[in-house]
Amino acid sequence: MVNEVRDRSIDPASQEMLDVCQRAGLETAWDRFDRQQPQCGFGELGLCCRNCNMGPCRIDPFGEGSIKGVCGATSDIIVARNLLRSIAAGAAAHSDHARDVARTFQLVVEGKAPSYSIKDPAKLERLMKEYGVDSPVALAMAILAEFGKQEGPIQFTRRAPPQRLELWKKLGIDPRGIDREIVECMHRTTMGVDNDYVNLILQGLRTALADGWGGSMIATELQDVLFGTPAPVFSEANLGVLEPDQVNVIVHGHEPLLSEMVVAAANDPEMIELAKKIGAEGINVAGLCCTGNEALMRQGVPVAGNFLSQELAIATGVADAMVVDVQCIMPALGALAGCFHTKFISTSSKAKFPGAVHMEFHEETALETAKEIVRTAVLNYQNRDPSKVHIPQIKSRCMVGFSIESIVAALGGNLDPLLGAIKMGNVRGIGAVVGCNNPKIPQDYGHINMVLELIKNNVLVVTTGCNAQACAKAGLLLPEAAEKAGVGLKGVCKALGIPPVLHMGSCVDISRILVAVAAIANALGVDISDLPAAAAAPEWMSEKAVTIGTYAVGSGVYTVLGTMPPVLGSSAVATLLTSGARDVVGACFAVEPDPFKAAKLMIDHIDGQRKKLGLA
Ligand code: SF4
Ligand code: MSK
Repeated sequence: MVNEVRDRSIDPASQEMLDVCQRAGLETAWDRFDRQQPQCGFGELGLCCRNCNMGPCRIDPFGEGSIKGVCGATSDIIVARNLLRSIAAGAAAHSDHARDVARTFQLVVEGKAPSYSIKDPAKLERLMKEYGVDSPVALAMAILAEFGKQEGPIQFTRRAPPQRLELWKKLGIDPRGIDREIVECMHRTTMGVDNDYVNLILQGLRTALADGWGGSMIATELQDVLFGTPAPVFSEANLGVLEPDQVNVIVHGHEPLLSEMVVAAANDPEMIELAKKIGAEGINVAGLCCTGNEALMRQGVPVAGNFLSQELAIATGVADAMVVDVQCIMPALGALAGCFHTKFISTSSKAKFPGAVHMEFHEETALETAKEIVRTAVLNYQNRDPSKVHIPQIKSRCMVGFSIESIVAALGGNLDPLLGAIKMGNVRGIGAVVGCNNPKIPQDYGHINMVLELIKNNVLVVTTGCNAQACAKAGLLLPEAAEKAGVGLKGVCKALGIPPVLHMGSCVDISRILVAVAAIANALGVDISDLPAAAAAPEWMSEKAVTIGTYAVGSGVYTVLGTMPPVLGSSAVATLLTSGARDVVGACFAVEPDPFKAAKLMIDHIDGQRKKLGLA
């Protein structure tokens, strides 16, 4: 049993809880993954189509049986169409999140959402200037219009270096409206429309760019305006942040609109008094996934773990409420919560779950609902079953909050020290490591080994999402972690007092990384594709990660994936993505599950770029 647990996660807290789950007969994602084996070979290769009711059709990968669907679609067409639908879904998820944030911003500036306020007026001013508008209300309208625009440009795409913009225009992939690109993906992939795999992939690039430089960037910027631009703050990470003697409220999902209110409600003296009255020492809010990252970056709220920790957090027996909004929330949580006293609370009209109590959240009455949720958690504290309580005494400190603004501040006011370090070779390059967990890889094995390899080789790592939480759990987000870095990077980190791995936020905050690489490229007078930089998603699972990888490549960043996307059914599509794209957008994908080999690919790429730039 012990070995099996070790095969499932390298995180000791997760291993401990997996052991607890196995002994208690509690099912987790890893058990369900095992029961899915062998997974469908047609699905793995991307060769199954059910886009019309003449199907479902599947293509024989060996060319011996059916080599075309009923309509005549070939493997190239089916693989490309399936990929485009995934990109559309990922872009829709980030961008619909952004729409909600933009709508909340609009209500705030119209005075209709009293629970919220403007926390970064300076950023608000900068955005108004960028959009050329003279009031916050006009800004809200202009940003909301980005979604339904029929013709571009999407304003934030203009932050890209001029060479990149020219290339997008030349290729016809400069995105128009965010919703327009997503809708067009669905149109093109329905039966009998776009049947040219190159044309389909180009639309994938355009849609992904509408996410990265559109939806995701809008979410990041307006969240900063509403909740504050992150600045360095210390906190803690892993299941050991759950408190045995306090009411534990776990916030999980992706949007800060709810979690910020839950944090405010948990700090309300009335709630704290209620908690004390029923015998708890206080109220402890902890986060999971990107809602966790949002609260961590801005409020220093501890994180209980990353994607594959979500069931384990409930299995500790001390989660008095698991409060969720949208994205990355396993539908299994309801049944698991039913084995404990945990109240599993859904809050979005878009995301309902079996076994959940639904307490719908609306911007206009946000704090009241958050208080109701916290009250529910507090009153539930007394229902804990002490015989089911098990909290691993494992947690790590972390330093987070590296927005671009705070990185520039740490550098002394401009990017020059970083550029100087890159030119001198003390910082060999930049590695953006992001993405999920996936039971196909032991939890955090890909993340941690890749990041350690990179920093050891003087690559400064920027991180978001579940990789950031893996690094936090492993103690890599601390200035002391510079000891694990190569000599050059270690010196830079020590001089600046920063970790060698910079936590830049949630999944939508990968847009911060785009802005950072654009700023570095502009400062060097080159395109993003010329930079000594590479990206990776070692354990990705979500369609959102497909979109992120695609906008990274479309922006000129070489990107290594740790799990295979379903494209191998078409050698034409696979070749286009892993090499042909280099001639088109100056970057391509690679797939390498071994994190050591993947890090080597990134380092080799970085070294090649340094050489081209004439850097030592
Ligand atoms: Fe089959 Fe073509 Fe219909 Fe897809 S679109 S299910 S390949 S007939
Ligand atoms: S939470 S998208 S599992 S990174 Fe953003 Fe983690 Fe992936 Fe969700």
